[in-house]
Amino acid sequence: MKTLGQFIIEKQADFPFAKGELSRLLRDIAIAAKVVNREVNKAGLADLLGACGDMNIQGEVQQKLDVYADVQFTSALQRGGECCYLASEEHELGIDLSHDVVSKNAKYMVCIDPLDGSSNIDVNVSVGTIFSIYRRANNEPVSMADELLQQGRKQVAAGYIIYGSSTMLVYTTGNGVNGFTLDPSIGEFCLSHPNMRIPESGQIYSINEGNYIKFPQAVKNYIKYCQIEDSASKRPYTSRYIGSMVADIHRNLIRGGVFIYPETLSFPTGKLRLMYECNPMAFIVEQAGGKATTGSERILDIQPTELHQRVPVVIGSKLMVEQVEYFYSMEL
Ligand code: AHM
Ligand code: MG
Repeated sequence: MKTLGQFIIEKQADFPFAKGELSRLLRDIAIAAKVVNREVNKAGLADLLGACGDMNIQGEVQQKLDVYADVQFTSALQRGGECCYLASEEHELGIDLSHDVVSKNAKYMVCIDPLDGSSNIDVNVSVGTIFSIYRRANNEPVSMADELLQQGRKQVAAGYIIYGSSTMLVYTTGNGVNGFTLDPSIGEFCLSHPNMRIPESGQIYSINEGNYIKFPQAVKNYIKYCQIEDSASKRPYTSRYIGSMVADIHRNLIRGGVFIYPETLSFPTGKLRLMYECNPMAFIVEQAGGKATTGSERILDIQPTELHQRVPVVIGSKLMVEQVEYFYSMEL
């Protein structure tokens, strides 16, 4: 059995001049993930107590878990000293750590969605953490906020943690994708899914069909295509939508499928965030052999203009994404 820590050290040995900073950054994220996992696991209990007087089991005012997760990841990265700039989905502005004594020479910038899909927590459905790591290119004269607005293809690493029936950490540093399952008995993430590859095609489509009336025509046409019987392509496809991006994409990564959150009448540029959700998931899925686009443009090529920018996303098995792109191209 290989732990995440052992795996990271082994990988670092491939780069004799590496100083171990990225390894330490990943370690900091994994430690915070374990702490968040512990709280997510007892969320139901905490909710019961909260309903009786807004106090948690320590007698403190109960924190909502997404805020709790944000605090855990933020402080782990702050203390770890390898992150000079941190952007979290929970904060309007990025957090500049470059003036902290421990982080002043740090060369990595991190974007994080501390608890994605947190509206699912109350009903005990899987939630996740998504992270994305960039290297700081130059120190002057641009502000770090501007410097962070890099295309997704410049990510150094990206990953997610899924707090599900078991807890997993899946990440890439641009050399394939590996998945680690948390063994609660020893408190370690252990390599369980080496070299993950997404099937080239699949039979699952994941989209919030309740919004059908608000979808662009191309997406409506694709949904109809999924539902038409055709033995050659094994249609009709199965519809699976958890409403937790990490869980939906994780399932499709293993089984094969496509996840779509398009532009809608309510969210004209899509709902999901480029920097916190789409770029890291796109990097992982591409590294596993899949594809991620807006329906017409590769997600990782988009030049971000703001931290909380939203984009439409079509992500998953290569051939299925291309089929959606075909429907988009027919509407031009
Ligand atoms: P959040 O970052 O506020 O948790 O929202 C992101 C979540 C994704 O995990 C999920 O795919 C999507 O929102 C679901 O949205 P909807 O309920 O509109 O289908
Ligand atoms: Mg989110």
